[in-house]
Amino acid sequence: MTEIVKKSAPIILEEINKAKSILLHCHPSPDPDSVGSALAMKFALESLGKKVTLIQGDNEIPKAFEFPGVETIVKKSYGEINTADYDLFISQDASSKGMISFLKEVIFPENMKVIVIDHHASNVGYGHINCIDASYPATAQMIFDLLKEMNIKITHDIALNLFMGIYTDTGGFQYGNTDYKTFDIVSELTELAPEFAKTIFTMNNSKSKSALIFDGLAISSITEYYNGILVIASVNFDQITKNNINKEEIYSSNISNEIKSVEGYYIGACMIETEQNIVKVSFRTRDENKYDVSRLAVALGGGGHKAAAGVRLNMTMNEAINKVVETTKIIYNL
Ligand SMILES: [Mn+2]
Repeated sequence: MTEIVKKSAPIILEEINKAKSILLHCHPSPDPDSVGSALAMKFALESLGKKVTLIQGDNEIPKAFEFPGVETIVKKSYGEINTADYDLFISQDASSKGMISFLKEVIFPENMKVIVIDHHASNVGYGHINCIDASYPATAQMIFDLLKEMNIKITHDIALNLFMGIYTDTGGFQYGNTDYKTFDIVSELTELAPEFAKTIFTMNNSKSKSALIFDGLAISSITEYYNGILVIASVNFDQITKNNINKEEIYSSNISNEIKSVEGYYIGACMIETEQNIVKVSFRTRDENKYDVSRLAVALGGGGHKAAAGVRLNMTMNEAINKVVETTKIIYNL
């Protein structure tokens, strides 16, 4: 447990105790750290007798996430709820207000306290209380420490949700942010939720045919820049429409991960035009010290971590590719 988390725990608990109705969310393109952290917090708050609403946010939760409690998530984005109904909002795993919703400007009403719990280094702290610690590999690992410090019992359902967040945000325990503390915690979580491997299997083996077609299009498009330091896969909106690809089933990070797994390739970028002139970009690197991709994503207006980051660019695919290629050159002095 870090000092930041230890100091934040009693302050956060005080606000929770005062609150009557608490709002939680998942971030756009929800990943297991977002969904698992939100569900774990929901179960924890309910164990304290609190009334909690967890909204999915801008995008649907992938069907492959068979996490305990996932059926209780309300299918609404931040702009679709009445914020006046809540006196406390706990934002988790969201580095900026844009990671709460990008559909509509996120406004916090005056009567609503905002607590931010996050592990993104780029988070500037947009809440009244900010518990931000980039030394954690996953928000879920922060939640584990916070709950322990608040003396909230880790149940089976909390454990499995936290495990899935930690498992995914450490890249299955292969990113540089994984250490013995992670394994200590995971040891406790997997003892409580021994069926964890089944949940991982379901998450990683629920691909649709349309997702495979997308992968084929993306891989066949790859282009090298700067001798393979940057390699881009791109799929435009026309291709997605023509091939009847279900956008909810596109995981751009699979492609950028695949690219960075190639020897001699350093930064994998997968660029998808999800809507006309909206390009979603996912970056992954095999060398996070030399090519910290959070710097690239932040320079483009996005965010993320050293090894995994992303951005959304409102422009044509060609403009977006040029922008990524040019910014890469500047950021890494190529
Ligand atoms: Mn995370």
